[in-house]
Amino acid sequence: MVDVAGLVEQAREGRPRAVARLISLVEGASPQLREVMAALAPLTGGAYVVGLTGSPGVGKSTSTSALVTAYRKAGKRVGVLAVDPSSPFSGGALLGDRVRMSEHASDPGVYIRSMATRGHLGGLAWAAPQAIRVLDAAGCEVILVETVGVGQSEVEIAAQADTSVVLLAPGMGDGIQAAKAGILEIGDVYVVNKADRDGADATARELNHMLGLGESREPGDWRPPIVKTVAARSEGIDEVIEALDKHRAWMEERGVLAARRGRRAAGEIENIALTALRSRIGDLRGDRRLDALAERVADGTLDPYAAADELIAGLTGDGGSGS
Ligand SMILES: Nc1nc2c(ncn2[C@@H]2O[C@H](COP(=O)(O)OP(=O)(O)OP(=O)(O)O)[C@@H](O)[C@H]2O)c(=O)[nH]1
Ligand SMILES: [Mg+2]
Repeated sequence: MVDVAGLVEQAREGRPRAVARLISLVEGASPQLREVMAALAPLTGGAYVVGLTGSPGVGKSTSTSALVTAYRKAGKRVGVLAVDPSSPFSGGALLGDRVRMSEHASDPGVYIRSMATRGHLGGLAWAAPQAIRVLDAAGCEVILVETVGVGQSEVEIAAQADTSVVLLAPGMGDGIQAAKAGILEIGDVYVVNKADRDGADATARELNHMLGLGESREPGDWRPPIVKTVAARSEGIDEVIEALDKHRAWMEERGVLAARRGRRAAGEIENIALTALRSRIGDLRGDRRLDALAERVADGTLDPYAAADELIAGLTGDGGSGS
């Protein structure tokens, strides 16, 4: 059994090994998961979570690394979570991330973690928010979540962020891809990276057009800015941070931040409850109660909806650890 309180204490002090142990406990759905989450809860809520998404190779890791440098200069503790929903194991793209982030490896004010394996319960969409909680409780003031690839799970993980940054690059056919993947709906800030290459202005223009940014909006609405960067040379990174600061301030002024976090918490509860319910129902296979209900449905004395209601009602109350 792990000394959870001690581990949390060490994580608060910024000990990377303690943070790593906590994330592993959470990711691996340890039997002590509940104890860990209970210990972390009162310590969370201080971190500003920024999601970075975009097609492979667009420059997410390079941008993340440059952002880390800038935030460190401002004296902030930073957490980085690199998530690859498409990969069943660590390595590949994430290995490249390691290399691009290596300059921060010896900085105790930066914690970097990769997640590629699907967690034991509800997959990455479940595991990522729990890892964010650990980093938050460990005192990270900013948490950068890089998600590789384009798809539904990417959008789901982006929804964990307070502010979502969508990156594009010239000459990658990004405009069309972006529209398909629906990432044009999730961006709070857009970055056209690799602005040292031809076509960056055209990409920014196309994006501006697709976002309908020229159209009039309600006064006070958030107008997602488009920032051009050369992440490889840290150019434009201060402008990205400025855009993030503005978005955060706008959200705080309008109560949007609290609303987003509330929605996120609701989704988290739903995920955990569904996972617990599914696992309890799974445990019932071959159980007398289920067999009895099944018999009645099979012989027509009970309809399957009423049977499901009875099943669910029978599951409430204390039902084990439910993890
Ligand atoms: N020319 C140019 N190259 C860049 C720039 N930023 C990043 N790159 C290069 O683009 C390549 C991909 O960069 P990454 O930061 O790994 O991109 P990524 O989006 O994290 O890639 P995945 O994690 O594989 O999806 C690397 O070779 C970088 O050096 C830039 O501003 N200009
Ligand atoms: Mg990357």
